[in-house]
Amino acid sequence: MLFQNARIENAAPADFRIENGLFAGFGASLPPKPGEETVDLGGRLVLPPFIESHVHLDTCLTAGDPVWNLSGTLFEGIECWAKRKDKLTKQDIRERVQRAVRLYASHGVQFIRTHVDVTDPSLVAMEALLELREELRDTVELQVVAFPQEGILSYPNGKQLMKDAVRLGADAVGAIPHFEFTREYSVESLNFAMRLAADNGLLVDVHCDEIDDEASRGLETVAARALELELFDKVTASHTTAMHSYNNAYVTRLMRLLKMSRINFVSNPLVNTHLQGRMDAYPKRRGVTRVKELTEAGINVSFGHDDIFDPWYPMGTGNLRDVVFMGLHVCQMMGYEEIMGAYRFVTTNAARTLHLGERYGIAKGRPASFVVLDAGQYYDALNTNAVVLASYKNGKKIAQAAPASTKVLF
Ligand code: 17E
Ligand code: FE2
Repeated sequence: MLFQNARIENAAPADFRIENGLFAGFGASLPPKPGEETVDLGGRLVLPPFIESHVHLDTCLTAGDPVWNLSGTLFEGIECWAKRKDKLTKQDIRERVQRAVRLYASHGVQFIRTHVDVTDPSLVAMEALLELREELRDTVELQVVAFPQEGILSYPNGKQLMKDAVRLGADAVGAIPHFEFTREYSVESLNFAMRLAADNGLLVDVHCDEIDDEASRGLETVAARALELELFDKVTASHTTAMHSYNNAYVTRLMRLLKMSRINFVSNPLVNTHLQGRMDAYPKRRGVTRVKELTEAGINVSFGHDDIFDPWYPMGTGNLRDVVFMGLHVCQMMGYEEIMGAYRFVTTNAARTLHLGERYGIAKGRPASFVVLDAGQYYDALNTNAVVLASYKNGKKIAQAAPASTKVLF
């Protein structure tokens, strides 16, 4: 199958061919083979598929059930969720996750890293997500993180629940150092989680310092252990909102360790602009981590949605365009080149974090997975919220849409 006039990652229009589910060739103008199906993309933007590098699928689509988060804080969100957890059944989780995954698919998302709360003696959410990971494998690839929402040392049997989740088949190990009762627990929880990952050959993704407390210093421990256990870029620090409030002298010192450790960062600009700064009087902090400075230092950063309509975020349609749009505003990254290249926060940068390797990317021999947007380059795609016209996974179309067609009647 031949695709013509594609602007691959903002480049000049060119052609590409897919065969047997793989990218088979690229060229300025490829002649069709006899009988070959051709699709003229008319100069539209082609990107590698979108990647959700941070979401909680087990909690999605539950906002207001049984109670709304009225303060808008992370901590009230955790209380609301603890009430909803009592009602969890596998069927309930499966139904919500399937709906959320379809929302994502409609916006060209093909890979999702989901955190799953394992501070639940039944581990029913973990079981449901691991089932769905297998069932959805050919359409949307799920990566599952064992996430201790209420702490590892501060929750009854927390360490054992983490080990059980790993035994069930989690892909990555999480932690939540800023929620542990004490600083000592915080450090011990990271030591435990990262050792568990190292012993089992798993990835690490920590909910790290998601608080406006500038004394929350989980990040340095995560980075030091990544270096010492030689986990390096298998490790991700998510949120790191306290870094927004760290003093610059400390950050300057910390940067050296962050670079040496080679860890990834995930920032969640929609959710953390909503949750952070809630205890501030004016001026109120934005509470999003230092994406611009980390990026300029060559550290890998991606953006995540974090939540879709749940106790922590009362909105969301699974469209990563909204995440990038908010991220560029709040991080003040609106230079022309920054806007043009911002798709990387939800594509190639996220692919590094998820360790997708050669299974991802528009290059000869790789799986023919890509999205077509109704715009010529990413600047316009972002600005106009361009529709994802088609999403191809391994050469097969898994979602399509018609161009938006509002007419102004004057
Ligand atoms: N849990 C948490 O600890 N932090 C978040 N941002 C969400 C859930 C969404
Ligand atoms: Fe999160």
